[in-house]
Amino acid sequence: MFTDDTIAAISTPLGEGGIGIVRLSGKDSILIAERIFTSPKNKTLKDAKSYRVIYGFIKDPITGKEIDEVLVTVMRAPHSYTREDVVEINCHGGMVTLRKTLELVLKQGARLADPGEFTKRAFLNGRIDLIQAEAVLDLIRSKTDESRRVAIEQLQGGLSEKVTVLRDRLTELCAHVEAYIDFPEDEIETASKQKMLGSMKEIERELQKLLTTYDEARFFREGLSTAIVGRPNVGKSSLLNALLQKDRAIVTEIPGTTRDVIEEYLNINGLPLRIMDTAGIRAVRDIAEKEGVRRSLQSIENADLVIPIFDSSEPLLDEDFEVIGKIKGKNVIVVMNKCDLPAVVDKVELNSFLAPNNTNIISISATRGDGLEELKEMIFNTCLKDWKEERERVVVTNLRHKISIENAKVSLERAITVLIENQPLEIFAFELRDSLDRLGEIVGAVTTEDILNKIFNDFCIGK
Ligand SMILES: Nc1nc2c(ncn2[C@@H]2O[C@H](COP(=O)(O)OP(=O)(O)OP(=O)(O)O)[C@@H](O)[C@H]2O)c(=O)[nH]1
Ligand SMILES: [Mg+2]
Repeated sequence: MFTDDTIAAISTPLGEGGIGIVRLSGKDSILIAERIFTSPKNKTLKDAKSYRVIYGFIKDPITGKEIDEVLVTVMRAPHSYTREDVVEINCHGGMVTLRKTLELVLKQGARLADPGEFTKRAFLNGRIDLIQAEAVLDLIRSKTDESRRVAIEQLQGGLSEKVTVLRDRLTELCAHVEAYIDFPEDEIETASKQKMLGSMKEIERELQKLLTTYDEARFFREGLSTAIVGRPNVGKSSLLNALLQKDRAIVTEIPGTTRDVIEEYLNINGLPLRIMDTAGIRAVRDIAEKEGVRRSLQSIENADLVIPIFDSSEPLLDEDFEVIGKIKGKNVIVVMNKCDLPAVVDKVELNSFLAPNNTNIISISATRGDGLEELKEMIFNTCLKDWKEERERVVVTNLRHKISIENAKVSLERAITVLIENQPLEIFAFELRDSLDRLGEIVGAVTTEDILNKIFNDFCIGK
């Protein structure tokens, strides 16, 4: 799995910028960079102090022509991002200079890095664990300040520490049981058994706690998917535009204007909302609109939050009741739109048709802007009930971690049953070990090339 060749890539985004960086990592990085670098004061990279910046030029060693004026930093192993010798060449940020510099480096014997390979080396060389490697990607991709905060916490090792503590406790249990297996004449005494059971149940509770943080934290990573639904003409597209504060969806007074699902991102106090405007729900013949309605219904199914809209200036229609039927059992915030017009339906009446005690109901005017701030607040509070307390704690944000924790918990529960039922200790030890391995997958203590490829292929080249 481990490679000792030298890798290189452009580590800054492609396009024009003030500076752009070509990064090298591996045992020959200083040697390779040296061959294409000249300093007006005859400084050499091999003698450069770690982390000292050196001014000079990139020169094509074959033609002798200067390519760019640069600043070069040498970071010697093991005090670098990858724990290998790393050289960063700060070029002027143009596509041609960067490409040309990269080309020269590759000609001198470096290999183009795979996506995420710098971070993968940091993991393989033991500087960070898998959770932290994945947090690097989350950090780069975070769309709001809150998702950034969760990622940096994981990068600093919050979750890793928690998992390590639980693994240590399981290891202790494993050692204990395996000692009994080695001396089959000894039975586990009742007191010892009770103690083990207590300890396992505690670990199980801790695992469950981690799992419950996943759903809420997931919103910060992927965005809370929110579907605006309702019969035609109630003002769904108007609400989308009002929330985005831009003229995104077409609004007309003709029912059936929106045909497709329109998806946009909105940030509410750091909570990223993936908000969808949908086609008005009604029985239609038109094939395109029919497909639109099918997609609306589907988005109700898949959404984390549904915002059904009703027009308070008109009596409720059959189509409104169809919408009410479809949102049963979903997480909803009911919106009564057009409160700037004289009301025909009031909250109490509408509420009587909704799920009992639905408290999430709010009057707004999408065109005038009334109630929008209240609506946003309601979205935040409904979806993140306990988030304020949670945010101080370690959270699980990654599906891979969640699955491993779930599997660890299943094995642990099996181990508990095996022990209670006095089944053979070998089976008990097997389940316990399995639980331990599943937790090991999270930090990368137990891993396969397959898992690593899946994780690092998501990265960009140069990270
Ligand atoms: N008075 C008033 N009119 C509104 C309000 N919101 C929307 N409208 C009007 O209602 C009409 C329909 O608005 P849309 O936003 O297109 O409604 P929709 O639900 O997206 O309709 P479809 O896409 O056809 O399903 C337009 O003429 C809007 O100007 C509001 O708060 N007050
Ligand atoms: Mg519309």
